[in-house]
Amino acid sequence: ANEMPLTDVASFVQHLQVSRRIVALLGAGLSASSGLPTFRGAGGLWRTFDATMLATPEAFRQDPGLSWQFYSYRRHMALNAKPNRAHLALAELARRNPDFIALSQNIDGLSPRAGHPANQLKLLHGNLFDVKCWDEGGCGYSRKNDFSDPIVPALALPAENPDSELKAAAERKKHALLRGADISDINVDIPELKPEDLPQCPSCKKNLLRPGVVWFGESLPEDVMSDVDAYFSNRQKIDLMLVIGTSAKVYPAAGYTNIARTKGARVAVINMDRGDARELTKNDWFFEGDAAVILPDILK
Ligand code: BJW
Ligand code: ZN
Repeated sequence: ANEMPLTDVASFVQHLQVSRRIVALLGAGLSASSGLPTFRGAGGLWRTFDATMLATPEAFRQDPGLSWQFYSYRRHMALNAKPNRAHLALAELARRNPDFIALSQNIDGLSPRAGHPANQLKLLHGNLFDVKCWDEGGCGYSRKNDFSDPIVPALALPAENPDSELKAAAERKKHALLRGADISDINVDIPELKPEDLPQCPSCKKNLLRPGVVWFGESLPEDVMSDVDAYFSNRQKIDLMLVIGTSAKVYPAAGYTNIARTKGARVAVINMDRGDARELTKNDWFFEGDAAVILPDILK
């Protein structure tokens, strides 16, 4: 269609009710109302670093201590966050419809904690709570679902400075999830960590461990990719594609919407920002606002 996408819930719900094969692409905006920052735009800075610059093998190679501080902070935040009504609505849709799959770019563990069935949730960019041997000469060791916080004592958040009572209160308001000083703030000093203080590979006893996430330039997990390929190469049409809280700038994730279109899918975008609804006029529906408010309303 060359017109603007629809915004009315009724026509969407009507299509949802006759849809069987449904795909959702999930991004950081899904977890925004749980208090977790997105990558691009406001909140995309950690200390003075662009979060997307930290999400690279080069950043880890150059300063594994800084990289671990960044991921340790995000592990702490994610563990203290709660799934929101959007995570719950998607989990509910999954339980109702075995032909629905969600392709999540998020690594925060909130969809699994919302009860989204694991076989209907493909974690494209890995998981914050998996760790694996750092791959330069890595031994292949990996471990899943390590929820320890901090993962090693040296990564404990420094205590809040009692001298700055007012500042601490302001920080607490900004990050209600945080216990300890907010090390995402450049004004809070962080210790310089030695490699021996960081998580060590228990198998080769030689390399550091790294978070089990997918950095730029790395390939997506093979098992995930083969499941996604199987879903898309199934000869049956795809009825509906939901694009939720993502700027859709990172590939291959961003390419799935067009693949779904070629398989017949009608596309609904849910985003706070109209400017991030990619190729807006190609979409069938656009719902502007907080996913945690919109999804419970439209996924009935
Ligand atoms: C709300 C909201 C609310 C806010 N309600 N909405 C083709 C062309 C060009 C380049 C490439 C290409 N293919 C591959 C590449 C290279 C690269 C790439 O895509 N680069 C682009 C930048 C161009 N891709 C890769 O390297 C991928 N690997 C790969 O392709 O392997 C094969 C290969 C290897 C070598 C060479 C070439 C190919 C891997 C990509 C891995 C991405 N990893 C990260 C970090 C994960 C770990 C971590 O979290 O630290 O994944 S980057 C980061 O971006 C993270 C996210 O999952 C991902 C997507 O971000 P997302 O979720 O969209 O967040 P935002 O912040 O961008 O958007 C939030 C949205 O929510 C906004 O729209 C808001 O408006 C909205 N919002 N609040 C609703 N309440
Ligand atoms: Zn190892």
